[in-house]
Amino acid sequence: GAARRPRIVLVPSAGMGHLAPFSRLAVALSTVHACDVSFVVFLPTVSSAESAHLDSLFAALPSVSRLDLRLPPLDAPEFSGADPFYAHYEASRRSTPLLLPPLLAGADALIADISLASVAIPMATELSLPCYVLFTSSATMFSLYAYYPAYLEAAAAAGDGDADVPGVGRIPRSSFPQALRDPGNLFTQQFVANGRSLLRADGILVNTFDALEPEAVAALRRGDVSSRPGFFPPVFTVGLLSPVSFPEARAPADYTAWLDAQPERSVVYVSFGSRKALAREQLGELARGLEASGCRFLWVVKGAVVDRDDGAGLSELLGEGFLERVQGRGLVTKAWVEQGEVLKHPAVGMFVSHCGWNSLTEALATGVPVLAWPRFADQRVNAGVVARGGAGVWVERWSWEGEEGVVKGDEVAEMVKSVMADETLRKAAACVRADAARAVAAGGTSYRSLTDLVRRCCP
Ligand code: BUP
Repeated sequence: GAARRPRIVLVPSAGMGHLAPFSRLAVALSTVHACDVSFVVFLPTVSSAESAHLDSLFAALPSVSRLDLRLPPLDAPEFSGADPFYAHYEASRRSTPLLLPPLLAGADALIADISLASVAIPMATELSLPCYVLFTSSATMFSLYAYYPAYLEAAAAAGDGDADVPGVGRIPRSSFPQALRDPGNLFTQQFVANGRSLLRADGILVNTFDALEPEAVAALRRGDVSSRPGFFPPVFTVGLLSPVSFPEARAPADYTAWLDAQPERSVVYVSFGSRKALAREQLGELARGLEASGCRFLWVVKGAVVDRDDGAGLSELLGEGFLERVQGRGLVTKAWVEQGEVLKHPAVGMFVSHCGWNSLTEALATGVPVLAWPRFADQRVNAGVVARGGAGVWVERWSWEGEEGVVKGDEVAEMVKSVMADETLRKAAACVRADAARAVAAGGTSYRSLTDLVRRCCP
């Protein structure tokens, strides 16, 4: 007879970069793989983008149960001045072992965000519940994450330098998340604790597919990055998870009508993600560059770290007269766009991206060539993945803001024009898109990987 439906509890953490892949996983598990899914929500959320997304998700998927968990206020002095998203991770980490267990009755397994690994794994072990971890970035970045505790030990002896990740290759120190340069900060402490805890996970899920990062995936599966030689939990490559869009939940957006009116592949889509604003001076140069490129563009501008605080007007951010000069040819918005839908639109010809992994997966799945402009965190490592995969171009000297100075508008214009004209790149991106589609189709590597995971959750 038919097997019982596995009951899986998903525990995401803060920021759209973490919430989005968990929503996508919830859809894949509940619709394609016949699981009963519960979804933990740590309240309050940091941004209004997250609350809007959650409301739409539960409205669209009534079969997914919502488990609210209210966090105590983050008013300890150690949190003052901390990045609000990292502070939220820390509050969630502290509350998870206390507040989550009562919500887990009847569960077969837990899938927790990487930022909660070091607390979720011991908690689940105590409850005799299998615990899987979803890593929300690339497999290559994951290899660095998993190897980092060993790197620190080696670096202590050798003086710190680049990481030679076994089986993966050299990841230059300049590509590490900058926060790691300060061993005392919240991010670094979490990074190391979570990395050390991974060996005790029942498995790791990564939103990638085998053919995109073959070396990293193989090295992870062989246990090359492990501090216990030859042993590493099973790695499930489950991507690229499809974006969930909720068009019915929102008023029809003006950018959709505008995109519909543009010629095929004529629009440059520009977004630096939901997490950090560009410096004012760089915003100005980017504006000059887009204007000078002569291309059509759709630009999502962020003026503050948290959207609720983003009060500055567009002409204030971009300079007097800019919006008037590009009117009709460029659409600039501070509002949330359905990026998954934008990238699918036939008018979009390239993507200037900060290389948040979700954004890249969306571009790879739609075959839109990427001009990689990574800025912080895991973004440089991800930029390397997309450039090596052939679906994008990365100008490595466009370096960290504040260190190498701003990138001038002229240079931006030249790169945008050259990527738009690059037919070889467009063809390579189309190949990656085809590989990605094969991986998630029935029988593909990612489809089988998720099937295997579900089977293990409910033997
Ligand atoms: Br901005 C914006 N619409 O207007 P990443 C972002 N997104 O759909 P990040 C929109 O948010 P981290 C918008 O498609 C992606 O799924 C976008 O995640 C979506 O970068 C997600 O790309 C953003 O991983 O997060 O936000 O910088 O720092 O956690 O990687």
